[in-house]
Amino acid sequence: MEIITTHNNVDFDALASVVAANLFFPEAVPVLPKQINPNVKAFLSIHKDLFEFKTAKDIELDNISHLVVVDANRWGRINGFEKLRKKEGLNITLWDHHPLEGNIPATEVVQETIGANITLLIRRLKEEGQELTPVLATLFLAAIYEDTGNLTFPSSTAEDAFAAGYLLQNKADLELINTFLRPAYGEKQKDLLFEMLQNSDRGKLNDFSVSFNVIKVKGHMDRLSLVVHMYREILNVDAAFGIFHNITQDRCMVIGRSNIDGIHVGSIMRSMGGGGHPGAGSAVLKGAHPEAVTEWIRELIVGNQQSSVHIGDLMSYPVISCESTVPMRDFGLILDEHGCTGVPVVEDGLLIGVVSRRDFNKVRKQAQLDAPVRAFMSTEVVSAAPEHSPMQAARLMVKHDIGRLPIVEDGRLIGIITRSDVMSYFYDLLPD
Ligand SMILES: [Mn+2]
Repeated sequence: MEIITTHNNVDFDALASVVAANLFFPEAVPVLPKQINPNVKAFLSIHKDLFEFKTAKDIELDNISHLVVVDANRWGRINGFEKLRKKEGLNITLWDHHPLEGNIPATEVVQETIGANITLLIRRLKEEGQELTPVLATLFLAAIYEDTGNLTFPSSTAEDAFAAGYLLQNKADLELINTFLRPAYGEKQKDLLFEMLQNSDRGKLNDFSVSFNVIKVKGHMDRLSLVVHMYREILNVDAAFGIFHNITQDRCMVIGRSNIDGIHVGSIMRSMGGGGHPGAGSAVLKGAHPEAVTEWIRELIVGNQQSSVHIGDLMSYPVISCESTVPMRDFGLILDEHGCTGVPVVEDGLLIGVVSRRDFNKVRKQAQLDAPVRAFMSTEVVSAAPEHSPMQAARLMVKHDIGRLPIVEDGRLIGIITRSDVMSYFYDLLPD
């Protein structure tokens, strides 16, 4: 007997991957775990006649000779099949897009870091010239959109977008997708979000704004990830973590969302036994104290920081600067010589202002040309510290509409970073 299964809390990518894998292994029985996300459940309930799934209970484990696992790579993520771990001679096929190694020893593996797992299966479908019905195209496109945040998550790749185009060509129905992907936001979620906002805390970790929120929950609660998603957006922090403590079941459900490169939620959650992507992830911890969980995430974030790039690595130095006592006449020569529009002003190495070409153009009288730049400089300087991230530098430039940022350490001017330094950093980072 052949089985296809996927991770618990079935999302569209998991469901789509099971359905697509079934096209390659038509004899296999598709098995869904018990917990299915509400929007996927809604999709299944109106497409009842088209799909038939079994649960692990219906399956005689001893009869399984071939196991196909999609959108997961760890035994702990696939419910009901843990016993197969020990089974000898079991043939395992794995299709997965989660970056880190799992613990399912597969005989045939397709594993790549890509926005949605279904994209990997679509690649094969195209190669084999498989026909797609509009229903399948719709389901597969919902999977790509959900897993890539409509192709906006940093994990999205060009191939995900091409696959999305291919599905639209095959008549994927956007109206239907909108119905299912528009996250239902109910009374329960509203109350929870309100409670979280009332108890919200915000702090700095490695210069990122991060919020942790410990909330007691009773019984089962749907769409917690949506609540955390909205929470992060409303607080406008770089990353937010909801720790939902279910006292009766003595477990903590941790859900994280991040909007920046420097905090990789997926790898944090993987360290805690869960999973996810750079921008979103979750983990369930049995018997853990919520405060200990919070502390653990803090440590993981602080530890993560080492690998990320700081503007100190990108800045240029030495900086063309100007002593505060230099007469405006000489400042004009500096401008002409270097073709710059503005220059930081220093006194004993300390940054005390900036003086621009515009300031120079204001000079009308001969006498003013003899006056020192300190008389004309602006003392309101926007600067950054070397340990800031490129993203923070970019935000400062946009906020103050400036093209260059002096980098200051202990008041001393140590470098400068320009808009194009930041831009080339971002674009060089794009996957090729
Ligand atoms: Mn997925």
